Amino acid sequence: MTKTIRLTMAQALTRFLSNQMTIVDGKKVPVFAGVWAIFGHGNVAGLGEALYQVREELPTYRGHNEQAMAHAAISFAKASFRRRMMAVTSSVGPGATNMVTAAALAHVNRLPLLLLPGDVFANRVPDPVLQQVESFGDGTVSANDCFRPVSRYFDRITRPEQIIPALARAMAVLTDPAECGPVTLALCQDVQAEAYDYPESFFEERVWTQRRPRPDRDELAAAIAALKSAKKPLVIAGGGVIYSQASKELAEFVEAAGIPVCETQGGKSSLPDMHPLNMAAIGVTGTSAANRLAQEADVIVAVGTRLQDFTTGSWALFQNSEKTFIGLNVQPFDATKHRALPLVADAKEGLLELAAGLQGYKAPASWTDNAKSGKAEWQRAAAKVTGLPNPLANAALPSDAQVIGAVQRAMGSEATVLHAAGGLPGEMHKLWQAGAPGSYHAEYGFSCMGYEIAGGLGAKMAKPNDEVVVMIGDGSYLMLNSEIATSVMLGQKINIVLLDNRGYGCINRLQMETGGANFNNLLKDTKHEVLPDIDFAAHARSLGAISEKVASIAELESALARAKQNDRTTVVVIDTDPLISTEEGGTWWDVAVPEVSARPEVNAARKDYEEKLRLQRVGD
Ligand SMILES: Cc1ncc(C[n+]2csc(CCOP(=O)(O)OP(=O)(O)O)c2C)c(N)n1
Ligand SMILES: [Mg+2]
Repeated sequence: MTKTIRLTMAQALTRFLSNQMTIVDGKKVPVFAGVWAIFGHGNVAGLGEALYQVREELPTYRGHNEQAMAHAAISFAKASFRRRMMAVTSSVGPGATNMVTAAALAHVNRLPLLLLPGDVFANRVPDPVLQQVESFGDGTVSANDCFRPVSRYFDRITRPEQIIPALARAMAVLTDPAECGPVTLALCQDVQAEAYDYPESFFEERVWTQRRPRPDRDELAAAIAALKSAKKPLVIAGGGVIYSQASKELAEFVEAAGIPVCETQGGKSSLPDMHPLNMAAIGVTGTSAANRLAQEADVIVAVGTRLQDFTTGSWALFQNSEKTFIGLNVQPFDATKHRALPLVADAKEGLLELAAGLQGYKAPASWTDNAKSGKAEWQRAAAKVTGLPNPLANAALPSDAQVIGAVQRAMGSEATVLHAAGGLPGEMHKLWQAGAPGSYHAEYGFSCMGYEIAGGLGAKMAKPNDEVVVMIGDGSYLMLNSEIATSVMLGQKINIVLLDNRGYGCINRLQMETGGANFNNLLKDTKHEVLPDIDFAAHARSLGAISEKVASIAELESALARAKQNDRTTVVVIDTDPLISTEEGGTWWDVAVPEVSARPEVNAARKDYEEKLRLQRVGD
């Protein structure tokens, strides 16, 4: 007879989660490093009590905002190369919908995240329960239905035994390299507390290993044939290279064939910046070295990338009409984009087999040498913008690029740098000299303001021995900073560099580029009675951080040297110029300019826009 154990659904869930294991660096560790929780009536009695029972093996962490807790969980998974993850639970209603943005972020970035929002009573007796969104035409709808389009798997648990197949499906999604993304299990409040006789076997320890699909023979043969004929081959390294931990295989593949590599935001740090074949950033925020090659390339191996518009310059970057893409990707959805020859496989396995099949092939020396000289030229240009400000230049405030140079000098390439939105992602993509794989942590799939600080906390929890440096603008800081207090509370020290340009600098620049009037982006251009003068250092201090404001790049470097020695989260604030960004490198980005306007600046921008549209290649 099957041995059973009588538990509530919530107890079964937490017991199951704490028995899921994986292997990291040869050591068995739990898949779930913890559960972030803010309790309300929708989860405190059921799931809350169940979490208390497993608090040693599955720790519960309390944050200050559900979205931020989910950001921390997502960042933890990213910094763990998707091997480990966290869950997040909220009450019904606003706590749940606060997590929808984070679910979308995890979905875009293909990162595992287990969301456990409470849900309305399955028995419907108390309806409408506090915070219930009542749908007039559909009795089965609750606020949690918002998660459906942004979940890879969604389920609502209306009976305790449903958790058995739901968790099986959840684990299948969360641990699969191709399907991986957010899973939402909406837990009806009454059902969390309901008991069932669960089979004991359900709670047996399970060890999940990383699945590495190998290429299909025909797809591999087609990819090799295409590459063998290449005169101007190029590799685009995306986040898939990092998650597959395929840097060594990538280096061996490109070194043997003399193929230059460029990196997406997600793929930056696939190769160290100093690798001679690494042209670094590609696309809208790319280096001149990478973009020059992209314009001419004939065979482009796109490894583990979604080929988003920042990578392809909205499909105006690749100008060779004879080009062929090879989509080496674990996910067929991505592998077949833009008429690519699909090579559906894990990046590591795919690169190994491509390398084996290509033996003897070498890209023309002129192409490889051209790449190397382009890189040297770029490095000279980058050194100029990241160097110390020229004391004779008389610029009132430093640029973002100069701040990046200072952070690089003070923290070194070994630190993990993290950023997400604003002017920083573009500047960082171009200018940061990345070290080890994963040391460059950009959330630029969703580019979600407010990811940074909670993300820094999650990354630190995944990499306790690393210095984590969060680079953040004033706008993003004001949107979501509460997890500074959590980082202090948990003793998870992060370094935060806050660039205060008094507004949404990058959008203001974009507005000007598209002919717009300076309007509603920089604080000075907004409707206001009083221009805010925010003391960010005092704000951060009030949350428990060590903080200081610095007045120059030299002061920033010494403040960061002090920050390194601190054992508590440290915030260093510096005023920056909102108007300057690095002109070198980059390529066009499609931002639609109005066809009709009374303003001549818009009409001029539209004319320019229409010319640029002609460069877009669709389907050739
Ligand atoms: C949640 C969210 N809202 C709006 C945007 C659009 N957006 C992108 S960058 C930006 C301004 C960011 O300001 P700040 O953090 O100060 O950086 P800066 O542009 O000044 O460098 C805005 C509004 C976004 N990416 N995310
Ligand atoms: Mg700003």
